[in-house]
Amino acid sequence: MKKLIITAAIQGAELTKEITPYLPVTPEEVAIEAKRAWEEGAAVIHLHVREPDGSPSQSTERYRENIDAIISTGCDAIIQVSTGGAVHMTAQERGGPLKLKPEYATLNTGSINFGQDVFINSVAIMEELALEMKKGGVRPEFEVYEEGHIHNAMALVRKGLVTGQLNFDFVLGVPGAMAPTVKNLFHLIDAIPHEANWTVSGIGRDELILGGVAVFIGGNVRVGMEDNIYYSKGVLAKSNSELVARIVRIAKEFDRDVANPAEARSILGIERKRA
Ligand code: KMH
Ligand code: ZN
Repeated sequence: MKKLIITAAIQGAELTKEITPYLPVTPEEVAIEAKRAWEEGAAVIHLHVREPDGSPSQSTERYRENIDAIISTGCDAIIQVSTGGAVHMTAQERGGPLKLKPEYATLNTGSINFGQDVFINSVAIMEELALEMKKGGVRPEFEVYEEGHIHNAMALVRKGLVTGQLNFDFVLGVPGAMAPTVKNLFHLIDAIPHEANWTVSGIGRDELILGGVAVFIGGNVRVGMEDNIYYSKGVLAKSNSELVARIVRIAKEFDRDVANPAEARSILGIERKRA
């Protein structure tokens, strides 16, 4: 089995401190959380950022501030910027962090109901973001919430908008999209090319179950407050690093080695851009 790549989705776009006081929001808080998650074994930090008033942002400048703050801690993790942003944002707005030519970025490959909202990823939006990533040498990770999103991703590959190593993230359990079951996970794994990498992001309490399955069968795992704010039933995670540390412990018990950022870059086909 390849080494296990753990992604920490430390903040998300929808949460607030009222929902969990442990949510990192400011660049300083984000940097501390990213460093702690990396120290526990996360090779990838999935990053959203906020305006000073706490509202979700895809501003190039806000991303720059947060990324600089993370790097200044000595954290060497791959920083994966979001191009999903928050629902209702335009494609142009969502592409803000791509101007920084980051190493890694999400590319959402289909529309879904997202709680009470609709998260729109039309072909035009997907193609615009994919092209910008290609031009900037940014490795995309396909965010897949439904099986059809795999077909959309492969259409981008056929059109030459995505080349090289393919990486998928199966986000299961969003209210309005595919349910977070092991059966669904296996179905999605069967639908991607054999040589592609995959990660699973289970929403809520299914984060642990699906993450555990991925550890056993050779996939990768995303954990973090964006997907799940609890450590156990009714107990909030006090830091994203607690969720990372638990996956590392499970991996150790099953003799699965955890990838460091350099190993993860090699597996994911990511060009290192930091000295
Ligand atoms: N906030 C969600 C609407 C991504 O980061 O690419 C989209 C999202 C996916 O979080
Ligand atoms: Zn996200």
